[in-house]
Amino acid sequence: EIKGVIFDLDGVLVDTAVFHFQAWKRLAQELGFDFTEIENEQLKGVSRIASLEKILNWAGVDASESEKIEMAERKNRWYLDLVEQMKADEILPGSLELLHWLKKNGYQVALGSASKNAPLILEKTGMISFFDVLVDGNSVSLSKPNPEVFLKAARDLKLLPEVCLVFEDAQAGVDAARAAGMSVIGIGSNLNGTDLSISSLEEVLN
Ligand code: B16
Ligand code: MG
Repeated sequence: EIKGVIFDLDGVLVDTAVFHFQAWKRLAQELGFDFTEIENEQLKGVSRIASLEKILNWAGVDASESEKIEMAERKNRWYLDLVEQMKADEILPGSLELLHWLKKNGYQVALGSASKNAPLILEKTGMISFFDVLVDGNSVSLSKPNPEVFLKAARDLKLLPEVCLVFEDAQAGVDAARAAGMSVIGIGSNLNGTDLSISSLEEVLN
């Protein structure tokens, strides 16, 4: 029986992928690389520094560790300028209704995101108060598909992995949830290894 629900952030509760895309595209342009939606797909659920390394690789550009840090920080400043304009109406359909329902029905709720900006985004959209536990890019060292982020969320909720359900939109995240021994509902198509696939959180209560 499920007792805890763990949400990924980007692509599940809010659509920040469009902002990541614009900011990475700007950086890629400076590197002389034409970054498209196809490459952006491959960055979903991937940490900031691992995303940068993929882009440098596609662009065929070598960079020192300090140059990488500078580029990642620059991308993040552009990303934050875009996030700054976010409001509660940019929450993905069905998110608020499901969060309300879960709290009303006694479920424990956690965030399990790769994003270091997760607390800021949850504040800006007014969703932070629904969460009993936040695990994000600031508190884990191993990127999805490593299960660390979800195992830490379960531990902080004081629940066993087998009573936790994860909502994920990225293959790396689905793999991480599976490796953690949790049930997983995938958002979107083309995800392997889910218990169920839906196209949006709107479908959960309907
Ligand atoms: P940040 P999620 C992930 O969020 C995004 O999908 C991914 O594109 C991004 O690179 C990563 O967070 C790190 O984000 O630069 O804000 O630390 O899907 O795990 O909620
Ligand atoms: Mg995601």
